[in-house]
Amino acid sequence: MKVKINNKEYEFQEELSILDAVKKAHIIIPTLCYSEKLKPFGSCRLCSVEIKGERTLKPACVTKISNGMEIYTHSEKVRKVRSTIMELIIASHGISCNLNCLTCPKSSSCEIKVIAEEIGIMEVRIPTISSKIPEDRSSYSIVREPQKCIVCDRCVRKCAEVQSVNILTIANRGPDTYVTTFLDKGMGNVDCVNCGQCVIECPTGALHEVYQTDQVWNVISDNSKYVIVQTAPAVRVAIAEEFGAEPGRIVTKQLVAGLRLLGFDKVFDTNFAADLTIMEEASEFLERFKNGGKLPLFTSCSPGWIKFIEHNYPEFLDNLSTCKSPQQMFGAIAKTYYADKIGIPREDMIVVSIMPCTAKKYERVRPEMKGDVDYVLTTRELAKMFKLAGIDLLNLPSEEYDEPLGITTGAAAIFGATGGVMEAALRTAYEVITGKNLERLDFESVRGIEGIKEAVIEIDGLKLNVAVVNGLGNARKMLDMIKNGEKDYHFIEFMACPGGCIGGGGQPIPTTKEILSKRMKAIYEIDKSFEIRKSHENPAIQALYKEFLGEPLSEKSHELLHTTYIA
Ligand code: HC0
Repeated sequence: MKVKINNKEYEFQEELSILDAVKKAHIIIPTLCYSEKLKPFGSCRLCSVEIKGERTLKPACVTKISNGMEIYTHSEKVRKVRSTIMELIIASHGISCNLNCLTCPKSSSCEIKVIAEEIGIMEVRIPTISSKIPEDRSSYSIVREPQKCIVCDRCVRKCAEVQSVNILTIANRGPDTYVTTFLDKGMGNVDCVNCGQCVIECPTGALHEVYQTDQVWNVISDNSKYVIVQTAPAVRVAIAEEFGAEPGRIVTKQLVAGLRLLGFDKVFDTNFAADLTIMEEASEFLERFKNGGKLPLFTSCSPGWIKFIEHNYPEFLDNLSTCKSPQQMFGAIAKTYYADKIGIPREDMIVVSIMPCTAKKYERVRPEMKGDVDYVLTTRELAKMFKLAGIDLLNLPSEEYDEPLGITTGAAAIFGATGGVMEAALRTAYEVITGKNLERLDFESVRGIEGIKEAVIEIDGLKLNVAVVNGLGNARKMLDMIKNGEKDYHFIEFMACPGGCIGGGGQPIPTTKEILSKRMKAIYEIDKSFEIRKSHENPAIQALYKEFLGEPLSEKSHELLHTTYIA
């Protein structure tokens, strides 16, 4: 197809949208309702272009190129219309108020701000129209501020198309259009799984996590409390982006130094508990496998996934591992074993988690978790705390985690990427089953960003059918296939977010496919950098069993490290 773009001729082999064709010509058209991961919607009209012979402008995202088409992406007419559309977007959603911008928590990732500058908006001639829809603070994880919403529908589509959760919808028409939940009940009162993928997708500050930074500042400065912090595997490969670094920059040791500067009494690692999870979960799998227990075994560390299965597939709850997530196992061990070891009463110990995940805020308050963890901050919230304290994260000296709950392995590091929990479990299961040393540690077949991966792993003549699933839309597909008898596995890893925790709802924005790949590469680099790369070889875990738990699946383990689910 021959197409002219801004008077220059191009040839395309496929039937592309104008937006994709123009991208190939290295021309940037502003978009708001468009997102690379979602079906085009064509509602904001910012990408409108002029086509020779057409009376009206056409949205580039939903209009296909055709042979002989002549497109003008930045003609005077286009520029004027785009500028008016943008002014309307700014005015009708109350964000033209400077004060809002200055105090908006998502100001640094606001797409409206960037586009307004690109289009050259110098003034808004239309008076601000404020939304009367009240804020939604019903969820433990996510806040909705409708007055900042531009009704681009990206959150609605992300929730439906990628996560298949479908709790957001558009209500009303015309200027009264707004995004809401079923009967305006609020996100905390519908089947929201708290994954925060809507927050990652939102181009403005209309969706963000429930902030807990104030509470954490308060406990840090309370001398009567012993405040310890744990950092999730995926935070160390992403937080640097909040400081302008290239995605995938590993700042584990600077992260530790920064947390000490903030004033935490001890800086520990969720990875320690990830190793502990492998001890319990691999043992649970082997026990079910040998004794005819319920299979396939589903992993249980992603709280968005747990809520999804509880709401949508209760018939599969017995397939879920009873293991708590590493975040919760960490809290349980810190407030018993570690508190006793250093002579601190449990009630004086405060456990703060730094997570890439908004659902961890909800997981913390589940009644079965018995207060193991006190506060959960996302990667973005921690970056805000560092900035507020004047901490220059990228240039801090390297520091090591405290012992013993900061001693970890390469196996734990890979939990942060889809396939990591499975690979870590296989490294341990192999050695437990065979009694032999596993030479080749890299199970490449379960790695990578694809939504569903399958592999047959041979251990001593035993063939294990395993699968790895990320993103809840893919989880739904997988569960339906199992239900219909199309698939049969022994063990499946599920993670709620695309890419696993590296793509969690609390991670830096943007989180694109390309950024996910860079974070994932960094996760495997961390694994390689460890001398010990198998969870059962972690000396601090070995000591924990010897001194306190006895053995995996012991009575004490069950009391502290295992949980139940709600149908
Ligand atoms: Fe994850 Fe986890 S790997 S869920 O993604 O298992 O959030 O990073 O912390 O708990 O370890 C998130 C990440 C964790 C937990 C761990 C698991």
